[in-house]
Amino acid sequence: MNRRPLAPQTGRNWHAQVLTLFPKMFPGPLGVSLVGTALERGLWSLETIDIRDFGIGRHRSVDDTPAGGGAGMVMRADVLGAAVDTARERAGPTELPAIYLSPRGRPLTQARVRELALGPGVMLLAGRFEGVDQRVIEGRALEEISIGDYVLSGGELAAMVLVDACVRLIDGVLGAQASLGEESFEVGLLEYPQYTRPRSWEGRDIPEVLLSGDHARIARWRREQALALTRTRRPDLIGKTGSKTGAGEA
Ligand code: 9D3
Repeated sequence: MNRRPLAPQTGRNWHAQVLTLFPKMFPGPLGVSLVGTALERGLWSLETIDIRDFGIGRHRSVDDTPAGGGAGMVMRADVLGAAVDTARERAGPTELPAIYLSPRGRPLTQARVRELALGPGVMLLAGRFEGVDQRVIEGRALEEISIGDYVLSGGELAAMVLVDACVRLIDGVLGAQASLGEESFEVGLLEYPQYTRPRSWEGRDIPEVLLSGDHARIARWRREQALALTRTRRPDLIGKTGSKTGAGEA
């Protein structure tokens, strides 16, 4: 068997700290499949920090009513400040980028994911309620990141999305069978349609070209399919640097 060599262990592994009121949500989906296996192998590590542990008073309050009035509750700056400081202490000399998952953050991009995956890891603050006191965002210089234009019930799922996207890029996580270079967001186009056995299913056949053995023709067909799909569904991606239209960028 042609087994891949183990990833070189260069001392420290990629580390994710997640500050949350719901530590039981983790590792959740990060504990299975590609990313979960990498966790078991020690290619990355996960640490949850329970914001409740920093709560104030007999009831360990973490939230209060918004100054100036309005609906819902806001997470307290003193509570979150203490949680962030503890996370930084626990990370030791390693400075992890500190991110607050926020509906009003800059959209997460594959470019930012690549940068974060190359670094030592991330500290992620997952909010609940209407959000967090603005002073903790400023006072701890938190980068605000959103995962898209839809409303979640908290930051935890967004944190998992970010970690999943980063971990699969860590050296040694992806198997040799999966090529990073051909991924749609890496090439700037949506992916061409995929087929496997059976050759005919419910009256639908695999396109003849894919069975032809003519690799040049197959490559051309796939490029055309990818381009047509991208034009229809994601015209915003066309003409962006990295999109392989086959025509050469103007
Ligand atoms: C009343 C205004 N709402 C903002 C759209 C309040 C609000 C709704 C949902 C505040 C926080 C949340 C919880 N969402 C997140 O924590 C979140 C999120 C999201 O909802 N969408 C996309 N990305 C993210 S990152 C964190």
